[in-house]
Amino acid sequence: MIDIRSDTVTKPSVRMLEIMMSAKTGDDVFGEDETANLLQKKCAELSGKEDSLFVPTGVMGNQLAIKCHTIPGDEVIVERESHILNYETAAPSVISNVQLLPVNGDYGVMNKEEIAKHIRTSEYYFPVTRLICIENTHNRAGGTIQPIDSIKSVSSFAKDKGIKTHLDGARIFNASMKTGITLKEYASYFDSVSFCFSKGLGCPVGSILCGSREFISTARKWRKILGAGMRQVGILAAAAIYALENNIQRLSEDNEKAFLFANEISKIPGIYVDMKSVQTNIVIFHTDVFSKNELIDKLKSKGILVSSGSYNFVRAVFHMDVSMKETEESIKIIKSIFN
Ligand code: TLP
Repeated sequence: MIDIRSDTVTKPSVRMLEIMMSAKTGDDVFGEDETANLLQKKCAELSGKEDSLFVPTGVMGNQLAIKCHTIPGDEVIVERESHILNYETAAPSVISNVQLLPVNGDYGVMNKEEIAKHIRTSEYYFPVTRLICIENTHNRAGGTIQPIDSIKSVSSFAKDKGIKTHLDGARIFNASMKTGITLKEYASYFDSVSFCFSKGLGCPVGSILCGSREFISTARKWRKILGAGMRQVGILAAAAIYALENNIQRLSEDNEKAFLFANEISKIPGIYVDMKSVQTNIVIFHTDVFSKNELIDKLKSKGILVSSGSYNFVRAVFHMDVSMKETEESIKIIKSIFN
């Protein structure tokens, strides 16, 4: 099977498993896991923040950020197609008792003017606009990159208004590999940033949340409240360190495979790909020849697993466990289905 449902489906390599097996561990609830401490130090340095916290998932990274930046009754601005709004089971309302305010974006990018229209004034009956979240790369928009000028203008606008900013950087290194802009630079425009080791970087599990010392110390408390205080977590942190050292540069190959795939299938009559959205390792496309589910089933029967994207879109995500040869093979198979 050529599994391009997500870049979360990768399996740890033999080398990664060896490193995990020899990791130095300790009880992380006592702060004694050497490898987790090392990972957190490295991620703080990489992101230019004072501290960082290893968390099990990207969702937990985002939700801890929302929890630590807000108080109940606040409002959080998110893009309408964002992961936080669409795929996190309304967690902001459950965990933080806040309201999300969706703002329309263009390929996932909210501009400052549009955000400005949604900032609450101080009338007592309005919630307080406390936080703006930005997703880079933007998943549902097709792995699109937030232009740095747009990030800068939203960030300085938010600072002027005293509004906090969080970057959902689940796939930030796919953006970095395309733009040459480092995590540190991206992160410098935000109060907090989270990114994932389990997407594209090949780890079995794990994400990180970076921010100020005080923010991370509150996040650690909330991670514990949510039941994710971990023990000998160094075996997972070791995989993350390995991924940071070995698997970032190669993400440009995933971006290239996605571009090739998108470009080729866009030439097939009946398949529609908006090439403007193909900027990193995600391709969203649709067809008017079959229904979405029929297409997914047909592909499955020919050995290709894709996922169901938003609305009538199908999503293919390229990663280290699908080779260039398999990418070419999947293009051939799709051509044969539409012939
Ligand atoms: N995205 C998953 C699914 O949930 C859709 C995927 O297959 O792409 N932020 C962004 C931008 C994400 O794409 C995801 C996962 C998360 C956060 C959450 O990460 P996890 O799954 O580790 O909680």
